Amino acid sequence: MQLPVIRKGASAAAQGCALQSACQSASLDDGLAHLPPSIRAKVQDHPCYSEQAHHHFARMHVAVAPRCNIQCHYCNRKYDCSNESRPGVVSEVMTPEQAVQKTLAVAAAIPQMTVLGIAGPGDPLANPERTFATFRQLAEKAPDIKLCVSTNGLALPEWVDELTQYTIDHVTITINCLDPDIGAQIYPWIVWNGERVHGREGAQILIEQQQKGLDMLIARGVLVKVNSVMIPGINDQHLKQVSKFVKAKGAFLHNVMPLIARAEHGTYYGLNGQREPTALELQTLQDECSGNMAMMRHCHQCRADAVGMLGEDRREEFTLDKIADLDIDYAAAMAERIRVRAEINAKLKQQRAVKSCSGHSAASATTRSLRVAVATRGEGLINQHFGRAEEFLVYEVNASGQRLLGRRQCPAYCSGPSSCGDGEAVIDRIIHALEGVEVLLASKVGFEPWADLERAGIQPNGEYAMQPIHRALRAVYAEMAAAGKLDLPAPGTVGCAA
Ligand code: CLF
Ligand code: SF4
Repeated sequence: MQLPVIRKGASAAAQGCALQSACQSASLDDGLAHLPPSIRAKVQDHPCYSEQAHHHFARMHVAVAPRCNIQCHYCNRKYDCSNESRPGVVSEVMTPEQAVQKTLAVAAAIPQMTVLGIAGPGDPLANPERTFATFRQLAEKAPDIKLCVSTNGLALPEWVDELTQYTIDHVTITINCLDPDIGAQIYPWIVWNGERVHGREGAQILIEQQQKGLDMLIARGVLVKVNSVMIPGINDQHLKQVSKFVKAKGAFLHNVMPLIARAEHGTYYGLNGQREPTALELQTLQDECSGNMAMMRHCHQCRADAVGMLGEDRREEFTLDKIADLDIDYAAAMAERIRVRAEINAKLKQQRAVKSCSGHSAASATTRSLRVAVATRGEGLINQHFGRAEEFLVYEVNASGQRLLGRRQCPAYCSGPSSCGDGEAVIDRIIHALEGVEVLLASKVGFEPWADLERAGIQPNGEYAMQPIHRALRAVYAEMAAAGKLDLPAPGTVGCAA
């Protein structure tokens, strides 16, 4: 059977916009407007490098890289590399040929799939034959798909030239520290020239290799994202320095990810009681680092075999037995991807133009910021029921605009027992995760959780179901500002009366 090629409806670009002509010269506000067109073209449909793109474009990973050349204290080799993924999941390792077959099948079925990444389950560059065999074949068979790789950096300098041969525009290096004394608390050993090198000495080599690899990639025009795992009490304060340093070197984006350290994962940190950062601690650190460079706030710590939109799991649809008998017209599939991609980009361009024309008219410099949580399944819409949401995107909205602060994960209200394993009620866990949030937008909110959220000072709102997030945020802010709910205290009304 031939794999159907998905056709979409009428082109968004053809749908017209009353405001568009007046706004064509308006600045774009997707956080990429400052970039030269050549860089913008590299990131506008990469779901990790562009926050806006992650609502619309998908990525997939192929788990072709089982070995690793270092040991991290947050890793248990039974699971995927936690420099990119979350521990607690394990991917089935594939051959490069199987990986290519799977990628082509997914790319034919999901035309929004723009990026193929190799991120584990070990380190891709500790498995160079398998990694490059996969890239080589894909560069030939699906040249429109961006290739992406994530590495701990130890072997990076050795492979930079090979990477650039396959027009790999996006490389992630996990850099957790610049100081080998801190590194010794994160990495017990590395493998260097066939020998294990322990402690500070090993960390020093790793740090030097990471920085050398970063310099080499920047010199070759590759976009580098730096991942850092935030480990409270070990590198959390130090990461501000890391952020400043990698920006000065020319890294494009910094992704500070929370440490996941659970005893059941069997990692050193998990077994030794190392605590994870809270959502607010993570957000605070990201804010502190953001003065130095662009921060990624929408990372999903994907599995090494993730398929679909970020946060979506479509692996089961593309197991090797399911794709074995598919008859795919690769040329037609590629043409369809290019068409769908152009259509989405045209729609986004139009949205940005409209967005930049309409300010927060009811708001002014006398109104404060508002934090809003949004339940979404993607496409930039408020299209998730409160009860099914396992995460919320938290935005900060103020008189001059809106920005994503991060993701807050929680158990879904409707997905099982009403209390979590530790006895805490699910609704309390959700309210706890939403600390600091004043409004919650979802496609629907049930009667009972509605009342609980209100009692906790969070105003649920289902009026913007299926509407674009950015528009709903703007409208909610304007409504609250008009109602005087966001007024800043008048000067002289706070502080010491004396
Ligand atoms: Fe994969 Fe990583 Fe490429 Fe993205 S994931 S190799 S840059 S295509 Fe993205 Fe997933 Fe976060 Fe990684 S959300 S874990 S940052
Ligand atoms: Fe584990 Fe990845 Fe660290 Fe290797 S680099 S030890 S796979 S977390």
